[in-house]
Amino acid sequence: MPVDFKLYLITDRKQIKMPLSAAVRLALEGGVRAVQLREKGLPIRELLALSQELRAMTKEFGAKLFINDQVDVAVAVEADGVHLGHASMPAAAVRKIVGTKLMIGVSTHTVEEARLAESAGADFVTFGPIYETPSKMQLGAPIGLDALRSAKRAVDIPIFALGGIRGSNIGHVLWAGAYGVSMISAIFGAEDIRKRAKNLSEMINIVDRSICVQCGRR
Ligand code: TZP
Repeated sequence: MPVDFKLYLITDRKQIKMPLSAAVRLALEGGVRAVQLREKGLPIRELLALSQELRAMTKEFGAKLFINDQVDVAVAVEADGVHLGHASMPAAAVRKIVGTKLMIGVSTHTVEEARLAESAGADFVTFGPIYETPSKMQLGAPIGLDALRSAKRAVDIPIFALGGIRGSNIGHVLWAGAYGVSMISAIFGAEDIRKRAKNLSEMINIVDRSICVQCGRR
């Protein structure tokens, strides 16, 4: 399955003041074409119900759905893929379970992790935190654009920059070699989620076109 999206929304129900599915719908209406359901601590049946709802919704928009960590839920709802973190089952083992039926995304924080994810069969990686992030997580210090440039040289699979990504730095990360961007707060923290998603999608398209024209890349 092709990695045919550039804006990868990661969910966090704690950052919104409306039901999660309503916020995701607004983001999809604004142009998001890939969503990772990352809702830690939900009882399994609630997670399954939410995943089913988002599966139907993402299909309406021709968007991809990824389930964080839980391969069983991803298979059960016929998601497009699963997104694995450092505490998840390793990508190579997941590949044995899902074959080519599901895409595999892997969260990486160092160039070496990105390399390992690629050799384990990941379809793409997220890489970060590139910048300081307001999303309160134990993520360690920002790794910056130089690390992103090194990762781009080290792996062939698409890299999604993650951590503190917003309109003002999208150009920097795409020019540094990111294939796309991944974000929570830049979208979920917006007053108008639909409008923000639309602006960000347009910005990515503009930067991407200028990169294609100037270097013949991608
Ligand atoms: N992994 C690295 S940074 C991050 C995750 C899940 C959070 C990114 O959130 P934001 O709000 O887009 O900076």
